[in-house]
Amino acid sequence: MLEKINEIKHQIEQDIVNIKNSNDLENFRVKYLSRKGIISELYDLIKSIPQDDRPSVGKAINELKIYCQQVFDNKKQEIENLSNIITEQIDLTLPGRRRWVGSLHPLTKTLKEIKFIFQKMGFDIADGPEIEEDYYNFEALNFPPEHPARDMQDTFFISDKILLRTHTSPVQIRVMERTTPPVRVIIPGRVYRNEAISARSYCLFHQVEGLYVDEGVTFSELKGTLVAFAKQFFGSNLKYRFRPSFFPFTEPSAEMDITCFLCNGKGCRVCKQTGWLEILGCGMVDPNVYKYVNYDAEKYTGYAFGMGIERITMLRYGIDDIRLLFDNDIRFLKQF
Ligand code: 2NL
Repeated sequence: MLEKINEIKHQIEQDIVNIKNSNDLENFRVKYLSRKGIISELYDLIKSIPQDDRPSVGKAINELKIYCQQVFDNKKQEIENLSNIITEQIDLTLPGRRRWVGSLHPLTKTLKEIKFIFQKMGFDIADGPEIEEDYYNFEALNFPPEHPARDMQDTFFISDKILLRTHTSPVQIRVMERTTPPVRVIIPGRVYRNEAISARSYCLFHQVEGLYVDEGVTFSELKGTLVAFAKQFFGSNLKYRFRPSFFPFTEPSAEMDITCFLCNGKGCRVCKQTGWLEILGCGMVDPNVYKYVNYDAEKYTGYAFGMGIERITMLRYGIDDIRLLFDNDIRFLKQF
C-alpha cells in the first residue's frame, strides 16, 4: 500500500509539470483531488488492509493529500499570474502618452526680457527688502510729509514707521547710500498697494525701476536709453512720445508713450482709440533726493524711470484682467 502511495506521488510530480493551462489544471484536480479521485479512492482502500497497518497508511495518505493540494495551489497561482501578464501586455500600436512641458509665467517672461535688454546696456541688477522703512519708501524720495500717497488708502502700514514698499525706489536709495557714482542699476521686484482689487488693479504687482547717476548725465541720454529699450522690447519701427508729468522724486518728469502695436496708431480697444500706449514714467532725479544719500547735487546728475510689469505684460499678450496673472489657473498659464 505504501508503495502504491509513493507511485501516485511520482505520478503527481510528472503530471504537474505538464499542466499548461486552466483546462489541464482542472483535469488534474478531477484526477487526484475530487470526490471520485485517486486520493479519495485510497481512503476507501484502508478498510481492506490489516488493522495494525491502518494508522501508518492513513498518515501517508493524509500527507499525500496535503502535498497534492499544495502543488495544485501553486500551479493555479502560477497560471493566474501568467494570464494577468498576457492581458496586461503593452499594445505597441497605441499612440504615446503626451508629456506635459511646463512654461514660464508671463510675468517671468517679461521680466527676463527687460533684465536682458538693460544688462546689455550696462545696467547692474539690484534688489532689496519688501518690508521697508517709511524713510526709504517716502521721506528720502522727497515725498512731503502730508503727501496723499502716504495715506492709509494706498500703503499697507505694518507700524508707524514700517510698511510694505509701494515701489522699488527705496532700493535705489539703499544702492546710492553705499555706492559713489557712477551708479547704473535696474531694480525688479514686488510692490504693494492698498487699493480695491479689480480687473485693472491688484494689491501687489511688479515694477522695474532704473537709475543712472554720474557726472553730466542728461535728459537726452534718458530718452535715448528708453527709446532703445522700447524698440528692442516692442519692435523697432514703433513711434514714441514723451509727455510732461509729475513725480515727487524727479524734476523734470515725463511719461513715455509708444504707438499702439495692435492697431499701429489707428485707434483700437487696447489703446482706447487714442493710438498711444503709456509704458513708463521717468525723469531727472530731483536734487533733493541727493541730499539724503550724500551725493553732491552740483557735481552729479542722473535719470530714473519706472514701469509696471503687469501693465506691459497685459498690453503685450492682450490680457484684460490683472487677476489672471495671480490666480495661477493652469488653463490660463498653459497658453504661454
Ligand atoms: C512709474 C514711474 C518712476 C522713478 C520711478 C526714481 C527713483 C529714485 C529717484 C528718482 Cl531713487 N526716481 N524712480 C522715477 C520716475 C518714475 O516710476 O510709473 N512707475 C510704474
